[in-house]
Amino acid sequence: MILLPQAVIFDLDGVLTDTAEYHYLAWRELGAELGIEVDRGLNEQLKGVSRLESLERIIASAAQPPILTEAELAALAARKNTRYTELIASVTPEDILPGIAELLAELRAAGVKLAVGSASRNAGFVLERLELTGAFDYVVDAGKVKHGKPHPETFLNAAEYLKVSASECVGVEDSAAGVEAIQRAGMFAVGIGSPETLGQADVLVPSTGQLNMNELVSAYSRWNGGN
Ligand code: B16
Ligand code: MG
Repeated sequence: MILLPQAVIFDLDGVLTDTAEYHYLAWRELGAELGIEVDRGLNEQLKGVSRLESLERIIASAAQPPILTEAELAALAARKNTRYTELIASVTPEDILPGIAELLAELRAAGVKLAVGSASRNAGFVLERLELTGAFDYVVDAGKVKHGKPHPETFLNAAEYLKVSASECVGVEDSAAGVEAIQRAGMFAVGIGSPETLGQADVLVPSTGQLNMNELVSAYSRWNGGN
């Protein structure tokens, strides 16, 4: 017997749209101002991680990390966000990643509840730009989450709101921190990316174009004791 998940909780940056690249560009520019190189390897460690924590990781990666006050850190994080919001201002529905619109429509038609579990305080704005706000039953407010990914709170918050148990949920993530958060929540983790960074995921696809509802449901069903 095939078991259908009750809810699917999607990460935003890097899953619904490629804003992960804009985060990278904005951090790279800020890093250059500080004399710290933010390369793609370091960037993988920033995915799914909050703005301030990302800045702290960038600073810690320097050969001689500068000592900064909380006010200086906050000002740098705000500068990065200003640059990031400039970059995402031009996002349109054409920036929805391949396969996502179809997957959302199929899941909804099957009666599966849909949520967004993003660490981004800009999630609401990006969803509006993508014209996807109405596609979801719930969007986790990152500003109200006390413990960021890899803590499970983001995903558990969505399950609680949707009134479904964790084992009936699937989470979809492009970050190592996010996959860990989904699994610590007791949910089935779909990873989008490479085995080097997301090898722990319960099922892994290289990009969103390879996601399809039948395979997702079959893999979830096997994980949950179905066929
Ligand atoms: P903001 P996700 C995360 O979004 C990003 O992956 C991460 O790079 C970013 O630092 C974090 O949101 C916070 O974003 O600065 O916009 O509040 O992948 O969890 O959707
Ligand atoms: Mg992400």
